[in-house]
Amino acid sequence: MSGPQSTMVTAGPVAKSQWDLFMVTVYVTTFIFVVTGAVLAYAQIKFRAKSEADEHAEPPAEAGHGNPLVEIGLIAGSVALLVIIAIPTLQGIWYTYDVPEAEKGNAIEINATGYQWWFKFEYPNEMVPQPLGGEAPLVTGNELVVPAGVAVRVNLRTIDVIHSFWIPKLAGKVDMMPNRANHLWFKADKPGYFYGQCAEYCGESHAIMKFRVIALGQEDYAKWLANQKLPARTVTAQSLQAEAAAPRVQFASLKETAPGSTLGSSPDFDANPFAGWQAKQKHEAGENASLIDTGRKLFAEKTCITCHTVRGHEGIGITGPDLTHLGARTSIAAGVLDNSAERLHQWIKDPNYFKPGNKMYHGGYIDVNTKQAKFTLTDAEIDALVAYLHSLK
Ligand code: HEC
Ligand SMILES: [Cu+2]
Repeated sequence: MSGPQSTMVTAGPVAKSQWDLFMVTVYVTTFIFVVTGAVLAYAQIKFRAKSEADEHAEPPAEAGHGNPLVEIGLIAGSVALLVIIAIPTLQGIWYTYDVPEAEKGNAIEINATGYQWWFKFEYPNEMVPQPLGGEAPLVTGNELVVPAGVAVRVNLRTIDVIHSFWIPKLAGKVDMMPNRANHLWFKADKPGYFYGQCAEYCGESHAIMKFRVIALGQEDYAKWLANQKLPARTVTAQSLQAEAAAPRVQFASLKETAPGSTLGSSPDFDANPFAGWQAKQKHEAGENASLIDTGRKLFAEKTCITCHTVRGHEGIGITGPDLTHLGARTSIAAGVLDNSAERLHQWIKDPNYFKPGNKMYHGGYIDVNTKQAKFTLTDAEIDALVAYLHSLK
């Protein structure tokens, strides 16, 4: 009941209002069930055939028509019960629609776009310089970081088919529809690590179109944001020495969720997902500058740059998730795999194995018309790519 995608353990006011509404419906329908069941049981027992003769007897004349008062009473009672459900339902719909007036002042805004099968998150008020000049909003993929205790308005868009945005413990589900601007809002009561999921069937890999939401204390959020706005980290032998003395990001103040908290899930990583996220912000141990540099070159040679942006480096593509700070994310392939060296290696080697139909493989790795491979990757080359991508903190 308290799993990572349970709606029963809520962590914010929007999910709480949805849960309360659900419970109102449960109480009303339970009441109906008990009353109807009791009357039925009473009638069954009271009017059952008590003898052989009873079984074949004609019903008495007065049993032919019901009692008008009882019938009108039942209609009135049903209407009353529906009204009891309708009032909080309408209130709930209005409440979940947009950030309450009182909180609009310090709310933040996010544009979330669904792609088959991953999520792009944009911070429209946080502009960053772009590879080809000009400025555009800061972009992340599949992991949305927000400040805790602050209302977040999410503008919902899609690039292709209908998706649906759902963070079970925080808010949802609202569809991301072509040519229609939907939105919702949510707030995380305290820092935490949350699981999100596309909730509208959207093709082959729909069931594994996931995402994560990380809510941070104000101070940590500001640090995270400052780091995200920097262009991609470039590793050289000298920079490694300098950074060993003064690391670029430090989340010393990061507060973990209370012990025994029900946030998070699967045993290995999720015993404390928040600590796992924190660990990911630090540089990998034993970084090898020349391997990372080889990876960077391969990232360009093997056409990865045509689909992925690495701001400040060669990548300028927008077909796939922004990878400028991939090393600092806890998951890859839209929340499906841990962002470990082993998993990232497996993903780069055969993305279609994990996500059948995905656009990195179909169109990137193989030509969709001829079905011919566009390039080959040796294990050594993949190791270099992994080292490069994991250096992007
Ligand atoms: C044709 C475009 C295309 C090419 C070429 C491409 N990718 Fe991708 N990549 C994608 C798409 C689309 C996704 C999202 C897949 C999904 O989750 O459904 C993705 C996902 C990823 C991810 C996971 C990102 C995340 O946030 O989950 C990594 C890492 C990645 N690609 C690395 C690479 C590397 C390395 C190469 C070059 C060997 C490459 N990609 C080539 C389109 C491409
Ligand atoms: Cu979807």
